[in-house]
Amino acid sequence: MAEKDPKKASKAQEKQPQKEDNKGSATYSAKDIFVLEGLEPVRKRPGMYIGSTGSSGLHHLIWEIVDNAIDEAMAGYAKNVLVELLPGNVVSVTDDGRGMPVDIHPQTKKSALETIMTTLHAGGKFGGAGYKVSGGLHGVGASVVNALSEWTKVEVERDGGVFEQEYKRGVPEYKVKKTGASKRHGTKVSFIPDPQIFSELEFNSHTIMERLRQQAYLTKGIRINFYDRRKPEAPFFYGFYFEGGVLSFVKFLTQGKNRLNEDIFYVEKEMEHMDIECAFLYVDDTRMNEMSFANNIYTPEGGMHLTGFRSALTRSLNNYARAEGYLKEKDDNLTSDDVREGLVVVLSVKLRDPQFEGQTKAKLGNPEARTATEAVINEAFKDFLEKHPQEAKAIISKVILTAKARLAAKAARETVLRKGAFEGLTLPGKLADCTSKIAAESELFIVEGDSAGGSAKQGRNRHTQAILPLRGKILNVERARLDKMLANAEIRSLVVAIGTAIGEEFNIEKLRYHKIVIMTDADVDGAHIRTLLLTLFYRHFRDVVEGGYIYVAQPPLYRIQIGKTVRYAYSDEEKERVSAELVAAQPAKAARAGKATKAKADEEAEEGTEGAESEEGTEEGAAGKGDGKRQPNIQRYKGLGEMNPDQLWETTMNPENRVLKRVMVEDAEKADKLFDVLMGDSVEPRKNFIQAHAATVQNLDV
Ligand code: TSJ
Repeated sequence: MAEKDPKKASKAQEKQPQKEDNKGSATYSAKDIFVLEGLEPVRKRPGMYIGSTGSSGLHHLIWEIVDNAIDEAMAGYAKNVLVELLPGNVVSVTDDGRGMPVDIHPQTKKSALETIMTTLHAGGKFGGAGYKVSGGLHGVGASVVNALSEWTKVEVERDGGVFEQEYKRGVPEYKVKKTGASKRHGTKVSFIPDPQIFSELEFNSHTIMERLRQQAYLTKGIRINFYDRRKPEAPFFYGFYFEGGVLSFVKFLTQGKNRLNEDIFYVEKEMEHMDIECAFLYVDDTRMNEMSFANNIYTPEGGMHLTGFRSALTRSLNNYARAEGYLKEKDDNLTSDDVREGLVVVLSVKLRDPQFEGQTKAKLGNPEARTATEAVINEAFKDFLEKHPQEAKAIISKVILTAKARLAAKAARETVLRKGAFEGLTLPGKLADCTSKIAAESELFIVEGDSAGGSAKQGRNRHTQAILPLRGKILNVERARLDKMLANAEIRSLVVAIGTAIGEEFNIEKLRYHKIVIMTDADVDGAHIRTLLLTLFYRHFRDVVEGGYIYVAQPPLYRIQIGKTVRYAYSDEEKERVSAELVAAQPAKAARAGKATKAKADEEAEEGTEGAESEEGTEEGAAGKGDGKRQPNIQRYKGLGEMNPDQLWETTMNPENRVLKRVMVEDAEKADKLFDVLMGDSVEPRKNFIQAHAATVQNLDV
């Protein structure tokens, strides 16, 4: 605990108003100044204690207080935690634990409660016995919250009484006082964040809920209720209670996913004074989701506990697969990556004195957490595999498949990406190159289908535009065989055309075109090919994507014609708008033939806009809809192949008119994720995707 410093003490005293305490005797005495001194650094540099004074720091106040209540639950004394947002920006947190100690501490001569609330680093360890598992980072935050709140009130029920103390910016308003009798026990802390400190004062109930949900999963059997009563006329309530602990968490995380396991692995065990709790299962997915916690604090970068889990998982599966003959003597062991594909795991360890490491303290450093986790998982998972042969078989089959895919991909990469594989290859015959050798002005159009390729070749600007037609065949790429794709002749011509080479030899300086334009049909197949190409670029030509050299062409969906006037539309909305414009813009003569209905239409017609000169061509839609105006002839393009060279040039390739969408890294990343859905071997998600996007595929954001 902090020593008092007489120099600072007198200074601090000057700033404080002289007030009487509840006993009506002394003004602020030395002990109060010592308290003030204790919290001064927090108000000076709040960021050091709560990260920021924005929204994240604001919410941190709640986490700190809630953590204290949850610690009491973890220690086995509290079952319920209540979090309320009240009018006036009051947050209040209540538990039904033992109640914070209020007795006078022999050293400080102050009540334990006051010391906890007004002294830095006087947290969970205060009061001797403390918790079975101290939160480490927990229990130290109450005084920080107090210092950064314009008002705080603590109410404690214990030892037959109700005790309370209030504070303004961390300074007690009066000594802890007994205000009544009570047979209950528990702690309630209410506070108002200090507007002098925080730039953001509005709490987000969604953020709070998600955090409380997570905490409820991690503390089996705790009930956390949340009330947002900021608008008294429209209160909002959410309660969390999960009997299953992290098992419930894993179920939650895999909702709506294709679970490989029916019986989910679960263990909770104490080992070397640590609590290890873990649940996991496999889903039909190539990604994994590992969530690890130490003392209920999320460790996004993992650390020793996760390392221990991974070795145990790999080891157990290898042992079992060998013992049961799934892996033969000649087979290599499964790797850690193999056994983690499709894995969803929640690992929670509770230990004394956790060490958080790394830049953001996001990683658990205690080596004993590794050995303990490894031992617990090894034993429990071995047991699980033996007791659930069906589950074991499903898991082993999946990880062996993953291993095979990995080996196949590696073999493919080795043949295809080996040094010099793309060296000295001449430009492919299918490429209609441009005459310019200046990359900055050169454009490569990758065109779907030979017929569109033909139109593009004829319609292009030969000096700066090169055309490479790709056949639709490349669609049939198997999951995890993307690397094999590089053996495909079509893709090889693309790689050669781009000029950068690939793999070890990749050199962005050799890029032959500073615009690579993917030009595909606005249908499902087009979306497919685009996804495939973007995935290819993302995985093997990341620098090209990052350099902003990749574009997606936006061919029109409709051709709209009245008389000699032709316009193009790139969406349904635009089609409607353009049609209306064209109809309205018909020359006055045609319009007068019937009754003009829209005032706006007349106006435009008189102004003599675009359509004005198309006086003849009364053929199409001449009957109109009774207003005497001709209706436009609308053609929907089903593919690029339906456009003649001039049209393709005019609408999609001519730099004066065209719309190109630059592909951002995030777009390519999305495509990469989508790739498995579209190309993967499970049919259902692909069908769902196509059904979901069929209507809107032209707007597909990939
Ligand atoms: F610290 C705090 F103000 F932020 C806070 C503490 C806020 C809330 C909502 C609850 C708590 C809290 C503290 N709930 N329960 C406790 N328990 C103790 O402080 C406590 C009680 C008894 C004993 C003991 O050894 O008898 C020890 C402790 C640490």
